[in-house]
Amino acid sequence: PQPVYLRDYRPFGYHVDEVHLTFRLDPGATRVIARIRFSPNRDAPGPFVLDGEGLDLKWARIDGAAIYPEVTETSLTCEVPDAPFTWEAEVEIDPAANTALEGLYLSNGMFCTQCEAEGFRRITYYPDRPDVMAPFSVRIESDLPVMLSNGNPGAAGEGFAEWHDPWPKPAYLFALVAGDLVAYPDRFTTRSGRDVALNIWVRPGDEGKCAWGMEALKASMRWDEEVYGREYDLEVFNIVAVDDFNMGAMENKGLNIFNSSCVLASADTSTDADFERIEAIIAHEYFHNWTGNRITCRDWFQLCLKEGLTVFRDQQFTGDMRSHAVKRIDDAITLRARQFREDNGPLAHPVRPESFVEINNFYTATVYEKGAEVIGMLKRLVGDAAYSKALALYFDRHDGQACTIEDWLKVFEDTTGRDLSQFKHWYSQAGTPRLSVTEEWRDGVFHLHFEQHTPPTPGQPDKAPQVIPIAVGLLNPNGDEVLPTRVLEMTEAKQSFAFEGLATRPVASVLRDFSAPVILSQETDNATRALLMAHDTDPFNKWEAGRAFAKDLLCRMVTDGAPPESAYLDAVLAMLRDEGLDPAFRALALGLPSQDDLAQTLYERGHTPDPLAIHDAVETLVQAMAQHMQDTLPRILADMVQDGPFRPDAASAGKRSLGNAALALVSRLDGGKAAAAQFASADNMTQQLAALACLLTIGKGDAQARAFRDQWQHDRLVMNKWFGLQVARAAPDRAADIAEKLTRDPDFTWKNPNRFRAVFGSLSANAAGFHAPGGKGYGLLGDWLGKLDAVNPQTAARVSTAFETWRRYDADRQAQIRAVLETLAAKPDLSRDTAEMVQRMLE
Ligand code: HT7
Ligand code: ZN
Repeated sequence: PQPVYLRDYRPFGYHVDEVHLTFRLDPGATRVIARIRFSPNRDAPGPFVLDGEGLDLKWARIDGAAIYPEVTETSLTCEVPDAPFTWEAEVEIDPAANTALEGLYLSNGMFCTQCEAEGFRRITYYPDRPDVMAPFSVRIESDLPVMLSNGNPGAAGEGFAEWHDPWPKPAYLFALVAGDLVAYPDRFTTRSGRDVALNIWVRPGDEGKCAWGMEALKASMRWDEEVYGREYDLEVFNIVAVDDFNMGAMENKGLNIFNSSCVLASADTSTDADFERIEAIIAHEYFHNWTGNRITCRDWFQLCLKEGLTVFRDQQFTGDMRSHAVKRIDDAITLRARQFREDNGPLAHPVRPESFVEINNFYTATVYEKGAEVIGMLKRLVGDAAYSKALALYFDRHDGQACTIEDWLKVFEDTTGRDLSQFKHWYSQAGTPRLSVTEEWRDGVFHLHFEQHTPPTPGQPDKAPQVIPIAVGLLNPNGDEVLPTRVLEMTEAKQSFAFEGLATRPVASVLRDFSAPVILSQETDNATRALLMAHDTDPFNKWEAGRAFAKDLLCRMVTDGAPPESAYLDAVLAMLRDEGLDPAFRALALGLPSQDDLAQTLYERGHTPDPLAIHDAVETLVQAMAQHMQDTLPRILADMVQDGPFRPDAASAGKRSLGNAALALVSRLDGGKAAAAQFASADNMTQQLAALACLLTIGKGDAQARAFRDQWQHDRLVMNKWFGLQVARAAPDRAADIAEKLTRDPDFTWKNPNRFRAVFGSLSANAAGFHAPGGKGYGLLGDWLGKLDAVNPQTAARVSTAFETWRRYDADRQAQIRAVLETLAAKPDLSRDTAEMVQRMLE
């Protein structure tokens, strides 16, 4: 298939004035009757070509007269009047046979849709592109008790329900759900006093897992009013939980559809991480109502316009609900694990890509998370007040439109008078900038000398310097802050900044709050790191000093056989003991860089990373930490015990996360005694699962894993955890065997994306296990990707990114992975999705 290019964008030659759809639902033979008013686009005349895939056209009419269009596998074309006209067509589709989960499909007997990005074309012939926006009316006919679509409810009766969505929307926001569902209802009054009916629709039996999601929804609605001035705009807001879903959730207008794992929560089945993630995803999808739905994207190259902004908004929300410091650290950890990894490999692409073969492959960490970072930088550069003004202008100017990144930047230029042409490189240049800093103390003046460089990425050998906001603070050698945070604006390849009026040479705290998504290198010593860990007023850099220290130490342990250094152990212990610090923060301070991150760092320092050596170094350091902290750990365990019933709030979750981090260390010393006791007594999933993880990590826990399965066999979401954890926590030489054994388990329902990811996402996340000698993990994943690709290309393509780092490894591993990728590439019916990914990885 040929790539599509941003530069080739042309508007559609027709406007869609209104859409009427009738669905006669039948699992194997659903009829879709479309009646659509089109009118010629006089500003951009063009051919009348509709998208359509897998549709069986029964008849078509224009203005009531039968026509016989030319139909290909992907499109329909015919002669049309040079004036407004009514298009009618009836197609038959087969939801029961739809395993790709795009378009209209069945999940546990429930009809549901997924139309983003290009799924609507599997429902009826239509200009399936985001810049064609229209109001939709929908009639659903079936004998199912619940029938939902977008917008407000209309007439309903025996065997039918009608819906009308007054807000013009692109087809990717269309949704339909029908099935035997029950509602968890509530209400919300908007700030202007409008009453909105809220519902979370679930399978009977899941009603008890909806309360948390509903609270999160109401909190999101209130927050968007208070922080962004955005009010909800329909009479109802429906959320539906679906078991078979390719991603997390979908923001269809007025009818959000969620992967059940991203909305259903209860203390005994969900971890604190699940609670936080569910809160964030509900917020994210809700926030799309304005950033994505009311203002959408002109074309799919502009995906970051809605996704980057909406991620940024959900990050702000979580910070406001919980802790800004902890959220920023969590976000940096995720960005480094997913986006930096992507940006440093063959799949690197700009936040706004310039071409694609399959758009589904561009719902990436770069578009989402780096897209959010770019907005965070913009806000830091213009300031909070200007950001708010620019956003108000954006909503005002572009409501009801399909926009571009140029439109987005223009509202900032118009608000602030700034020229953002250089800043725009953040959208067009792929790759993570390397920022290095050196310090100089000369004649009582302190200088910071910066250099930036962005390595080549596919198709982009040379990069221009970017605008980098660098938040800096200075401490004196006693640890007192002598210069509070100031944002330096770097625009050149090399640039220096001077600080005057200082009595002594200061200690620099650079890139505070992770003010730009760059890799910072800074020559420093252990004493300085320990000082920042103890005294930095910026919580991110306080944590980062420890993280950088650990990374450096672990790299030296791998390359030089260095022992765990007591300077590091002392500094972390001091943080652990500091009761003035938030427990969630102290838990993060005990964390170590991921083994994948260490592999990349070693690779960049000129070494061929050995995943087993990295694993051993981490194990050695964790053991040393446990020993070094052994007098303190029991007290932490005792202090973090929760009193009263489980509460999912941030403070309670923070205590549990510190308790569980301490438990992981204690398990290294007591052979798992404390973990076994916690497993036996836990009254919530956070503590039960953490205890099981501790046991599996030290090679124990088989009995507990069996007990866990017996206890949770009936709960599909908890069983995903059971599948995943055993692989994630397996020793390197056992991970692939365990994964393989699990694929033979009768409960390995691999066509369910959550279950597939539980095993294979965990296998690739277990770096030493995935890359264990012999290549068994590679072969196993390759075989299963081939199998999954035939039923669900989108998920297969996403999971294939497990191989994206292959070029950093030794010749044997490279040869093994290349063979797997080439075998996949040679498969005769490989999907466009997976073919594109494999091709890009092999190039
Ligand atoms: N806008 C959505 C992205 C999406 C998606 C969701 C579910 C299944 C398939 C999907 N393809 C694209 C989700 C979001 O970012 O909010
Ligand atoms: Zn989104």
